[in-house]
Amino acid sequence: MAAVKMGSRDLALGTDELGELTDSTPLLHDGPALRARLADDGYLLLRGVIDRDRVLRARNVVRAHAREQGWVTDEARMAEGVAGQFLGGLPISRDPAVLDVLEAPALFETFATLLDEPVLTFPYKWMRLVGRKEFTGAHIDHVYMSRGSSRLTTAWVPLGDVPLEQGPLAICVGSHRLPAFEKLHATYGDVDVDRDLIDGIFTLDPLEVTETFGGRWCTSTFEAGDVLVFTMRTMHASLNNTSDRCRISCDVRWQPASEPADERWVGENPLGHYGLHSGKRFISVAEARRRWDL
Ligand SMILES: O=C(O)CCC(=O)C(=O)O
Repeated sequence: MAAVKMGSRDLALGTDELGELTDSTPLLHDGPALRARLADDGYLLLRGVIDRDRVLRARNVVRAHAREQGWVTDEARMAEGVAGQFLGGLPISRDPAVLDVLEAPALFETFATLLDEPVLTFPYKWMRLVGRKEFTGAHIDHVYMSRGSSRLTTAWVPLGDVPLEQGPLAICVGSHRLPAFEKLHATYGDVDVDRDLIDGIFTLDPLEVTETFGGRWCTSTFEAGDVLVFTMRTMHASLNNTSDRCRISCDVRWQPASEPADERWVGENPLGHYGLHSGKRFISVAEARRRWDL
């Protein structure tokens, strides 16, 4: 059993605390089956959707950009604990070789099949270089982007192979629909971080979620070309990157083209988190949870 870390906890894959994600690739061309699986599981693990060589080309473009900025991705210095970078709104996600992956025709087809109509993707992308010892705390995406289509869906796209020690994404299976999560969704889940000025991460101790509300954390190793799709109400986090390489990945959002889009993430110069990043005082989810008695 592979030993991994989530926040401050040591875990092993293949235990009650951390299982393997189910592979839904056989359903790739079957819209009703994809929709039923997403409704049941809250996520879809789809292998080899994007051409591997294109993904590796895009990875090299991102790494070259990082080197130009003086950031470290997988050189020996990573072992010293060099911090990762969030490249969200930067032009690097608009580089043609990178867009070739993040807006690959195969992704348009997959989401059109899933959503059963033509789709659009936000021009804003969430490109991440996750450094050694870093990880993403548990959260749902609804708190960051709930102002448009209710069918908005996330695709987590690793730019390269991501072994367990590089901190892949993990899904809290059941978190989008189990009755024990109802109060969490009615309070925390309905936060709008820019309107309410509440930080969006539910907890930096993902195991606390399953211990308190139920569900089960599941993850997997990923290969370049794989995609992990999940709903706005699916709690997710990442394993810690314990390797001496940067994990490079991007979150890309998709929705029906016919439905309104959240104004923060579309247009030539997307607004972004104008409230959360305004310098105004915002409260932590921990403080809000005391108010919600959650
Ligand atoms: O890549 C990560 O660590 C976080 C990704 C994420 O939160 C998302 O795709 O919504």
